[in-house]
Amino acid sequence: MATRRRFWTTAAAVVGLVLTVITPAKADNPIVQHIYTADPAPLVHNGRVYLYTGHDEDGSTWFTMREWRVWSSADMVNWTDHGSPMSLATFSWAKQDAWAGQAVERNGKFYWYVPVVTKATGRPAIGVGVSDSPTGPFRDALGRPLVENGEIDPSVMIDDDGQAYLYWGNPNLSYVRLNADMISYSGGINRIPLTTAGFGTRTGDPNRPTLYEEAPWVYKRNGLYYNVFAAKCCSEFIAYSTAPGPTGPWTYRGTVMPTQGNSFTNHPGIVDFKGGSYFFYHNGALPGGGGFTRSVAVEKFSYNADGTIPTMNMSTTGPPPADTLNPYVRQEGETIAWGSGVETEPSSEGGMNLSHLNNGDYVKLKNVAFGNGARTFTARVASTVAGSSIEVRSGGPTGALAGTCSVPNTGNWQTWTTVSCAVNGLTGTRDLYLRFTGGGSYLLNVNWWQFSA
Ligand code: FUB
Repeated sequence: MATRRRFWTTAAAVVGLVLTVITPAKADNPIVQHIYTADPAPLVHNGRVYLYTGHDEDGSTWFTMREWRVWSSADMVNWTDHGSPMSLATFSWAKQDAWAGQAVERNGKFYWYVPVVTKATGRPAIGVGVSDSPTGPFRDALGRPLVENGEIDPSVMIDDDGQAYLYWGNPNLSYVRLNADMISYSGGINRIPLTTAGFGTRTGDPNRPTLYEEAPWVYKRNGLYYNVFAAKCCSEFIAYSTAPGPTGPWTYRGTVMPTQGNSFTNHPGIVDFKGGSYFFYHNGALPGGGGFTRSVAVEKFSYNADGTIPTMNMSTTGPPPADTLNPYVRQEGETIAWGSGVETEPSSEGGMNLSHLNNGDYVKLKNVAFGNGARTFTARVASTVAGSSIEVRSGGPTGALAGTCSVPNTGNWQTWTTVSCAVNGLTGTRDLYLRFTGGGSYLLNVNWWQFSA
C-alpha cells in the first residue's frame, strides 16, 4: 500500500491536512491498516489467536487475490504481522483466486484449507496447505486438489469424537468427512439440504430460496453445532443456524451482523479466547476501501444464556484488550494496534520488520504494562539516511515524550544495529506510541524493540 500512502502524504501536505485526519488515532478496527485484508479465519493455539486472511490487492476492481496472510495476537488488540506463508505459488496446479479459507491444528500440524481456481478446469477446487507451525511456511499437502466441485469457502471442524468435517459451497453447501490424516476423505461429497427452515427465506431470487450464500463457519460449542454464514446477496449480511449434530438438521436462528460497512460481501469467523467470545468479519472501512479492498475487523460478544448469538454492529473501536502487552520482553516492530503510514516487509533477521517509515508516521501499542516504570528503550533498526529518530510517547502520537532514540545510517535497509535511549514517565499500564521523525522520506526500519525496567 506504499503508493497509496505516498499519495495521501502528498495530498495532506498540499491541502494543509495532517494524516491523523484520515486515520483517527482512537480507532482500533480494522485490525490491519497497512494492507487490505479479507475473509478472516481465527484459530486459537497456545495462548495466542492466529488470524488467517486473504489479501485484496491495492486498487482491485475484482477479488484480485494472490496470497494469504497470517497475523497473531495474545490480547486481541496488538497484532503481529507474520507475512504471507502461503500463496497461489504454493499450489502448482492453481491458476488464480486465493480466496477464503480456514486453518486447523491436529497432532501438532496445521492444515489450511483454501479455494483456488485450477489451471486444469478453470473452476474452483479446495486445496490444503500443511505446516509444523501456525505461521508457516505452508507447503501443498497433496500436489493436487483435495476436493473439487466448482465451489468455494472451506470451513473445517474437528468434532469431540475426532471426526473432522470440511464444509464449503456457493451456491450449494457440501461437506466431506475428513480422514484422520486431514488430507483425504471417506464417503464422497455430501449435500446439506438448503431448506428455508434451516437457512431462512430469501425473496426475489427463485434460484436461491434460502438466505445461505457462502462463507460457512461451522463450530461446536456446549454441545450445539453452529453454522455462521454470509446471507443473501448483494449486499450480504451475516446469519446463522444451529443443529444438534455436525450434519444437521439445521434451524435458522437469525442475524449476527446486518448489512453494513461499505463492502457487498462479508465473511464470519468466531472463536472463544481468554474468557471472551469474538466475532471476526470484514468491511471496506480503510481509506480506499470498498467491495474489493476490504479489511478484517473484530468485535467482542457474549452468547445469550440459551446459546443464541446476539446481533452485532461493526465498530471502529473493536474489543477491549484481553491482556496486557509486556514491554520488558522483545516485541516485534510489526506488532501493531494501530499504524499510521507504516508498512511491513520480510526481514533478513527472520519474520517481518516495520518499513517505509516517513516523518510523523507512528505505531500505537495498546495496554502496555510498564509497572513501576521503564528506564531504557532499545530498538533493532536499519537505515540508509542520517538524522532519523524514534520518539517514544504515551497518550497519543504527539503525546507526552518519554525519550528519543537516534537512528544512524547503517548502510542498508537490512543491515541492523541496536540503539538505546533513556526514557521516563512510562509507568502503570498505558498505550505506547512509537513515532518516527527525520527529514525526507523513508527514514528507518524497525525489526524489534524492548524496554528495561
Ligand atoms: O474473498 C473472495 C470471496 O469473497 C470469498 O471467498 C467470499 O467468502 C467473499 O468474501
